[in-house]
Amino acid sequence: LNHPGLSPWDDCRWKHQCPDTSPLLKGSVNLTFDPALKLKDVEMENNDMSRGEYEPPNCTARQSVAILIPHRNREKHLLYLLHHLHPFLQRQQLHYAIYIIQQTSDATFNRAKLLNIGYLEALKDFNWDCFVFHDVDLVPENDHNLYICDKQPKHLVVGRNVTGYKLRYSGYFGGVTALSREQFLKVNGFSNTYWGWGGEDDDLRIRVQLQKMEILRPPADVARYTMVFHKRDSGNQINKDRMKLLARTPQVWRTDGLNSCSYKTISIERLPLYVNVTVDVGKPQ
Ligand code: UD2
Ligand code: MN
Repeated sequence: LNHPGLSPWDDCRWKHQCPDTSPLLKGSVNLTFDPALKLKDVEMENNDMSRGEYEPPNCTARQSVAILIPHRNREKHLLYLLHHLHPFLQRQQLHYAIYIIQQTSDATFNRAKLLNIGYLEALKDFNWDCFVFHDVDLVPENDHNLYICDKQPKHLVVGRNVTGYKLRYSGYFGGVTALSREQFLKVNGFSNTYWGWGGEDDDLRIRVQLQKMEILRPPADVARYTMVFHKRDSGNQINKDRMKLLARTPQVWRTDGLNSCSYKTISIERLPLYVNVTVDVGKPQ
């Protein structure tokens, strides 16, 4: 080897960085939801995966991304999502891992706290650059919707099938968001105090705004999702206190969040397609 500035090591030891735009992207894809789909099928489709983690074989990914999915009792949605998300992320040439954060017991659901726990637990495995906070029932339709972090927090859901692919309201920050490790730390993560349905996504938006950060969104023709139909789950009733809680966010965000998130880890299982983190988040005071 006789290239100025290249040592023999460059050639054989290090992969080149993946290109800015992955050549594997397909754009908008047709999604299928086969009720007969089984976990074994999805494992077979992804037989190169182990421990929920993936790295592109021929280049070094530009970002390492942890996908965090809060979950309880939505097994079919989880299967549909895994079936579509693994190939989607692999076409984006990312180094990624999927974490499912399962809430035990039948106490009221706490999406935000589960996502804080996902962040804290994933960082014990690897120093991820970027975190994608992802509802289990939202399937991305277009792989140009990149699951990477930017200079500012990103909201990846502009439109959903169920709402005519329109942004619900201008401050809407629910469903799927991407924040870098530093951005999420800077806002002290989510509040731990939202039990049941609603408000926790608006709370995170307020935290972002208090830090003078701006929310970015991909173009509407790209940031499209199919939400698998569901009714309100039992154990996730509307949080009637959410407006009151939102009013005090500017006063409490420094002491309610990542730095006050207490929980009990029940188990961590490294399955082929995801890391299954089961936790006891407690119950509302
Ligand atoms: C909206 C937001 C969601 C969140 C929620 C209010 C969108 C697209 N999504 O979702 O991000 O802000 O309102 O809390 O706007 N889950 C379970 N099991 C349960 C209950 C919830 O796994 O029993 C998880 C699951 O990942 C689900 C998510 O929590 O996707 C949000 O719950 P939802 O789907 O019932 O609420 P939805 O669709 O109104
Ligand atoms: Mn939903």
